[in-house]
Amino acid sequence: MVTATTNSAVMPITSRRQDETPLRRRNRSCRGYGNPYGGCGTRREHRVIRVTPLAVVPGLPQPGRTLVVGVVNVTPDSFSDGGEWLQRDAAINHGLELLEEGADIIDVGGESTRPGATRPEVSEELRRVLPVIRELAATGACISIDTMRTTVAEQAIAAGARMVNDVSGGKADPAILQLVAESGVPYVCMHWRAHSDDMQSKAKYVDVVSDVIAEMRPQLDAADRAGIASDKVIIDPGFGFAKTGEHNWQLLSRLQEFDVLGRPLLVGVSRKTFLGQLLADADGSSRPPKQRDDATTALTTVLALRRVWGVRVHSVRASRDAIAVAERLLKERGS
Ligand code: PMM
Repeated sequence: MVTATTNSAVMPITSRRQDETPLRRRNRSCRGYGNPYGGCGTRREHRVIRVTPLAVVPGLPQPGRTLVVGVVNVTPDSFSDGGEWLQRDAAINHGLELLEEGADIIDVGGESTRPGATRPEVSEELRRVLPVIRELAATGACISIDTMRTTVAEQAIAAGARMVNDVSGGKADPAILQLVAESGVPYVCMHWRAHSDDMQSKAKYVDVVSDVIAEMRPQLDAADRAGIASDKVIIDPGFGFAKTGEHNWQLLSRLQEFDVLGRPLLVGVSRKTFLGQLLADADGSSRPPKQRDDATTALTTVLALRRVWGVRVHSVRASRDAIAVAERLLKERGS
């Protein structure tokens, strides 16, 4: 059970009276930021009250708005930008550009997780990411390592990474949890069912939102048992990972249900296939990844109005602008 002091947490309505405040009363009357449209939402929204608007993760930037995590894929085969930043200098320059555009964190990855992808050798993953992390971290920027491997996480932290983004949430290589606990860095725990070569065959749910939440509980328990401080664990529903487009939309439309896990939420929808499908041509051909940025930005606005902790995006400036718009509206609304 989360408590009133937990950031971005929720509390059951049954325990709300003892510390009622005007803000909470307003949220209870369902006009708060929990529902960006300002009206009454689902029955579940009636049962929860947000305690604080934005989560704070020790050791990471705290800009007082939704954070922007900029993506640097040092891979030949990522769906969104495969091959563009494979060369060391290109990747470093791209990271610097994203910082210039306003990224709060740069997420450096050396393994593509596109559906059907085969895994690189550990040595190759290390060769791709370490020089990029070293160089970007030397500027003082906050760097995250996007990896499922303990060895890679360990060497990335030694090279200056300050967060581990594990898309398998500790399931691919459980020793990573111990490493993260010992290092004391924040950890992104994503919902995950299988490696990319097999994940879409596992995109079957009774109710995707409830199932993902239920499957994340043991992942969070494992992180807890390994000794990772609970305020350093960020959750991510894993859009596109063993999920169809329909699943992704359901997750997005019911994101508030993840509040029950009492953790900051990171959302990675940037350029993903379900946006290409939404924006398909009349002949049914999917919009190419780089032409999905406007739709990604539209989602960033929605997510910033909900005050999710962070968005993981390729086009940083557009998302920063969207967040600025959302924040201004929230300020006007008095949130
Ligand atoms: N998606 C990708 C890679 N890493 N990490 C997190 N936490 N969440 C995501 O949704 C996520 C991720 C795949 O997208 P990319 O190829 O554009 O990086």
